[in-house]
Amino acid sequence: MFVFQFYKCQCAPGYQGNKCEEDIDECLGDPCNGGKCTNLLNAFQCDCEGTGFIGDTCNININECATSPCERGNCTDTPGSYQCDCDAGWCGTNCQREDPCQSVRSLIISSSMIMI
Ligand SMILES: [Ca+2]
Ligand SMILES: [Ca+2]
Repeated sequence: MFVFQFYKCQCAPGYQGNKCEEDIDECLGDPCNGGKCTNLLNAFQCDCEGTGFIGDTCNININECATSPCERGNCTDTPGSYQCDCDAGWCGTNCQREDPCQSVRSLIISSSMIMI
């Protein structure tokens, strides 16, 4: 006759396994929304640098348009950056340059008008 002995450990928070020898990886499942996760004892810590988000779990969007980076155009907030939709005749990342294509085109138009 066999006698089976069963036992089950009641693990301290943050540990798992038959003998509670495993540290539970709280970083599984990407709780940091793309940020860098550090597995701690019964906890995790997020480093949100470079994600464009802040907060304990990098879940709060930073509005990169808040500083009004687009000099002549509308700003659209994106994850980690922003995009400028420039007014006509302006270009560059921040719409800070006069569009050379526009000036060339107006030159062509004016020279062709002279030819006519
Ligand atoms: Ca852990
Ligand atoms: Ca953003």
